[in-house]
Amino acid sequence: MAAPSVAHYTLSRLSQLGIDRIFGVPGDYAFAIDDAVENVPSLSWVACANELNAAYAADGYARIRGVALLSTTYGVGELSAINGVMGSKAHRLPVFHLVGMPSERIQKQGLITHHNLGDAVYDRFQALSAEAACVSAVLTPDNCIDELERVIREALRRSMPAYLVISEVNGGQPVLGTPVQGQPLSAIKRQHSVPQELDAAVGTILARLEAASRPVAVLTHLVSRYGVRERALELIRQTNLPTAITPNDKGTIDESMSQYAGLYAGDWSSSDEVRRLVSDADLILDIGGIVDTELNTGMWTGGYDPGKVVSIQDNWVRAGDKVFVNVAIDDVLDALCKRVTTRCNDHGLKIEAMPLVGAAGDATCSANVYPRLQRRLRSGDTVVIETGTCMTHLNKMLMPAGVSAQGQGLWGSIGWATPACLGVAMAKTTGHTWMVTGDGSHQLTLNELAVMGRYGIKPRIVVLNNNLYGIEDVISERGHGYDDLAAVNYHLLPEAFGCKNWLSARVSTVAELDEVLDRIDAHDGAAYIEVMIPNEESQPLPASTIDSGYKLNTPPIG
Ligand SMILES: Cc1ncc(C[n+]2csc(CCOP(=O)(O)OP(=O)(O)O)c2C)c(N)n1
Ligand SMILES: [Mg+2]
Repeated sequence: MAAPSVAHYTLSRLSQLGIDRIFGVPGDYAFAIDDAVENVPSLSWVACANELNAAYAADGYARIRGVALLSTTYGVGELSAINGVMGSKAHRLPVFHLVGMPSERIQKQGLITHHNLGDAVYDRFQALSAEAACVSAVLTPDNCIDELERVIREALRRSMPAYLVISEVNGGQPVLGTPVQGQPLSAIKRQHSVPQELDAAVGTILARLEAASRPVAVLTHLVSRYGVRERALELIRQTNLPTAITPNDKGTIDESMSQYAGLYAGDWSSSDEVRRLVSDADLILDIGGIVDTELNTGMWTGGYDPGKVVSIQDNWVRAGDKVFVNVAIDDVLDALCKRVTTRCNDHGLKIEAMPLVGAAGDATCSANVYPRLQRRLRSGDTVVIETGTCMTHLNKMLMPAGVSAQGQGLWGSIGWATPACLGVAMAKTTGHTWMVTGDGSHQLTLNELAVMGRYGIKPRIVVLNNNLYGIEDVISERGHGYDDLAAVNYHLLPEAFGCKNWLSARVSTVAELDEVLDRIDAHDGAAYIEVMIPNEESQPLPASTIDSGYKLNTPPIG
């Protein structure tokens, strides 16, 4: 059999990890890659509306499948994708970003081509794109097989994106050497541990747990990224450790578990009880790695005393001033599950679903919308949460059993959720994909609705229309014209974008909302609800809070 081409081999090898879609926008320098997709039976092309959307969609897909594929063209394409890929790096998602490049023949002849600055410098974009990845390679027929193994290994080990460049001529030439038959992601061990370090780390964690009288766990979303969520949940069940999450981690724990105590973020915690539980704890077992940004700690009001924290990171453990390295998180959790004897009492906190408020004729508002959404979620569903006011409400929602969520609290690039919803929905095999977004965020990437319609996916989309960049008004003082939005008739978009069999409506009263949610329950197709939200809800925070967050360190004027 003839050797596969570099592009063909690269795509099939990556697909063996369990990837069945590739998100992207074609381009003349990337034709070798684009053409090869058509010949790899296990892969299908998803033609996204632009490269940033494609990167967000790949990010969403990787959150469910653990890995994803993205393809863009040289310069103009890859640079547009960088924001999305950088978000995947922040959220520790191995997205393989494949980029086509002008051929070596052109480069060696010193010819000048488009998508460049009018000179013959061809590698200037590589450093930029590579910065959004943790590993990169320029693939050739000679190095392709070896380099791919190195790149895959490293991207999985670090759980971050990889950047692969294939020139238009090399893409079509045969790989040299013996092709590797890869394994699916589920069969791959991402990191290995040094046994003595592992033993010492686990011994220290067990001793600290045993000695603690008020231990709690904080479970972070990174356990999902490292493929150890189930093991982490098992440890929590076994120890009965009261467990909080931070705003960045919504959806990581099954919130019907009796150990779940709520969301901890200092002043922004979901209840005083969970706040006290964590702040009074004498041991905080950080499973996955807490990211203590201002937004994740209630403007740093929910800091963590390093002396009380035992932190299990992807490949290292910190317990006070002791640091253990080369200890893979899956090995640490396995060993803890085997050896732990600590068993905590029930935390006894009551966490209630949001109360169902609002009469039929009331105008829709945050207080009556979220409880209604909450009651429509079913086991197996995933809620994709956009950055903005909706994130603060959804984070406080008690998710029903078996419902997970995906958010981008750390990177926080608005517009992410709409294409990420496409990626999540394509990656999921069961359950519905809900997406909740503010109108301003949606405006950045709403052309991806056409892509959803084209590929027949069936998301349930909720667009909160307050005609405002509401959260910005809350934190930057009300009244700035720059937070006002163009008035868009959002509910007409699915039809304009050619989406077939979409149930679409605008609702402005509780009765209308209830009626549409009933229709959605009975509808086997995508749904899109535009919910009117009064812009008066977006009142500024107290000046002291605003000052402490954003102005404290700036010098006074005059
Ligand atoms: C790419 C990007 N641009 C700008 C911002 C700043 N920003 C954060 S939230 C937000 C407004 C969100 O408005 P909307 O989606 O309408 O939500 P609302 O708070 O009104 O419900 C903006 C502009 C950002 N986070 N990311
Ligand atoms: Mg808005």
